[in-house]
Amino acid sequence: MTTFTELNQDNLQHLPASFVRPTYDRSNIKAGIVHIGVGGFHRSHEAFYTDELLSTTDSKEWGICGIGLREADRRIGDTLKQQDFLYTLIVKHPDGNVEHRVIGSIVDFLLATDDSKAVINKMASEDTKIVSLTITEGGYNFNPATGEFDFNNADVKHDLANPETPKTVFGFLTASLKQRRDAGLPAFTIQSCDNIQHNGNMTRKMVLAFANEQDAELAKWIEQEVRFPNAMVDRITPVTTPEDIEALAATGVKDAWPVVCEPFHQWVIEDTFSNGRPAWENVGAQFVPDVTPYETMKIRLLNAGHSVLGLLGSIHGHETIDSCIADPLFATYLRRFMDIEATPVLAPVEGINLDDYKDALIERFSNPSIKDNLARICLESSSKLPKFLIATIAENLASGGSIRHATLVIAAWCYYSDKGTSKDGVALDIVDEMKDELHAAASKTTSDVLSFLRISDIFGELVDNKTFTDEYTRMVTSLYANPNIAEQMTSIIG
Ligand code: CS2
Repeated sequence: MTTFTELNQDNLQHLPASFVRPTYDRSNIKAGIVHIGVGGFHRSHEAFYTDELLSTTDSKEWGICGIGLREADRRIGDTLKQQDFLYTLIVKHPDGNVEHRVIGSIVDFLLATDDSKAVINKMASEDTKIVSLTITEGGYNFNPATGEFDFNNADVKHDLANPETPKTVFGFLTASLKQRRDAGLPAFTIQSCDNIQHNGNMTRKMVLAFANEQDAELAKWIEQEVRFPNAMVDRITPVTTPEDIEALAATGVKDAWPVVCEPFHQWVIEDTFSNGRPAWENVGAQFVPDVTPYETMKIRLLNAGHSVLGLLGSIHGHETIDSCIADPLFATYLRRFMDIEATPVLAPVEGINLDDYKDALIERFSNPSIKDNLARICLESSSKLPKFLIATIAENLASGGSIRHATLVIAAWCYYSDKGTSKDGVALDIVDEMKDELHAAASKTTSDVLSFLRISDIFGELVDNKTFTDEYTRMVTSLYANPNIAEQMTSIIG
């Protein structure tokens, strides 16, 4: 009978010798960082960098307290609590080599639906210097086409009416900042770790829009005191599967929710903080005065590249990113999209050769150990594509550049939203806040070919651009007549 070592603080010493584990004293670490949205990406990225920092330097004030705002976050909170907030990062190399690293930087977790006051107090506590966020692209509550804050959101309305018992991230940020101001404490930094162009500026705009509606005086204080650094974040982190948990158990370690990731990781941050910051530069993060070119490069090449493969691949019947790259047609299509459409509208990035960057991306995507499911990539496409892909189309339309590779992806997204299946009729798992609206518009395509493009929250005024609509009409008509996406892709790359 196999005996397991349950992952917890006492058992750290009993883990297999190959496991890297915290050697620092976790009992006296303060949570200088409060993090909202403890998903896989936070655990493979910020928590990893911070663990490395705690391991290599004396930085006791920079532990992390995780926060879950929704009932759905209960599971991660309970799992972490049961394991003394420890978890295993399973780093999978392309050659099949696997590293196990137990991360110790998370030292607490609070669930807002259990006790919203406790969350506000935590964020308002003197020890908290940074509130960081991974709340997904959709979590910032802006209209993708206009970029303005959406006051129609029911939870936002609730928070404006009930500032002391908020539900949204905006309500928690303002309630805790108000408490700090009233107590004479300095503001914390609000640090976005999501894939949004100018994520700091965007967060600032949304927080100020909300705060202004709630309390104009407070909004003024936030405007003056809170820093919102922009940052580019990067580490491919697929969804943990039951097989990953079993493979870990086969080493003798029982961890209910490990995180899987690639070896590559990157974090480029603007050095503007309200109340101090960890020396993340000592563990590989890069601090720069302006992160814009890095962010754009990453979003328009990596994230857009993922979406290109995700939507086309789902219709074709591929399941993962690496299986797309192993298919020469998909690999060629991706490279053409990057070279012909995404790159010409990118500004040069200091110190980075874009050809090398793209080569490295394709190599990362091809990692056969990272089974990054296309369902994860296509998740919430309505909040991703406006920034990842539609922005590139709009800029190419303005400059007279090529749009055909990206336009086929929009046509494919219409087909995908309409049919909800691969070309062979296999059902796809579509998760999108706008799923019903996307489906309703897409399903009218045969009678009104531009119906999908009329979702103005996503496409803005693109439906009025004849160059685009001509190209789109041709592609969507052809795709509906022949959903063999490989043939459609071949006709584009010639
Ligand atoms: C992906 C990202 O969700 C997506 O569409 O492109 O999660 C991607 O894997 C990360 O940004 C990598 O850093």
